[in-house]
Amino acid sequence: MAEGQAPSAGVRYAVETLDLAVKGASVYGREDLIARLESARGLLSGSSVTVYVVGEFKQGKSSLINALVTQSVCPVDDDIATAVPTMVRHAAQPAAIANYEPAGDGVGTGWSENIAIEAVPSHVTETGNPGNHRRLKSVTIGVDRPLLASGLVLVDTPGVGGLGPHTTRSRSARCRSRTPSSSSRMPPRS
Ligand SMILES: Nc1nc2c(ncn2[C@@H]2O[C@H](COP(=O)(O)OP(=O)(O)OP(=O)(O)O)[C@@H](O)[C@H]2O)c(=O)[nH]1
Ligand SMILES: [Mg+2]
Repeated sequence: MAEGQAPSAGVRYAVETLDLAVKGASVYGREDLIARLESARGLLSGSSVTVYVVGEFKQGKSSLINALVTQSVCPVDDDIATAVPTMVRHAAQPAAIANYEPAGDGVGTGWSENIAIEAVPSHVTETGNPGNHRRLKSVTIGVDRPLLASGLVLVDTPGVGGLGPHTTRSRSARCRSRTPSSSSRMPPRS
């Protein structure tokens, strides 16, 4: 939907229906459903802005997102590489959704399942999900942060430079061996 354009009757109806569904899900304490419904609502209302954080390995991409949302949502470590795109968006209650590639012959749009927030590292990092054996397209994390409330979505991405998830670990290790200290390539923390 273009900026300033009034939503169609169909979109308004769908948004109202989703609002009702969110209320219903709240009554039953289904935070997982609420996150998904709010995601869908954001897409329909067209108010979301997506910012992809991209760059080479170990340049602080995940750390930047954590700093912006003032919460450790994206795994960070010298030895932990982001292997799966991780979308961080607003949700009234913390929730995480794993989005998978379609099974078998790759036809279709794939499927999703709710996962515990604590399970995010085992899905999005090369250590927890080596070679992306889980066949994930992305993971969506919902957090209640004012910065994200207007529809901003931050996307943490794997390091670039021809580095697929299957080579992440070895390349990451090579990067470290070439660089005396990864922090020496970055400005000191203020
Ligand atoms: N000195 C310094 N170190 C930082 C800064 N930001 C992140 N680091 C450290 O750099 C290391 C890598 O940070 P990450 O945020 O995981 O970097 P990344 O770009 O997401 O790494 P990959 O996902 O592997 O590509 C961690 O040990 C961080 O603590 C910074 O601004 N200054
Ligand atoms: Mg990272």
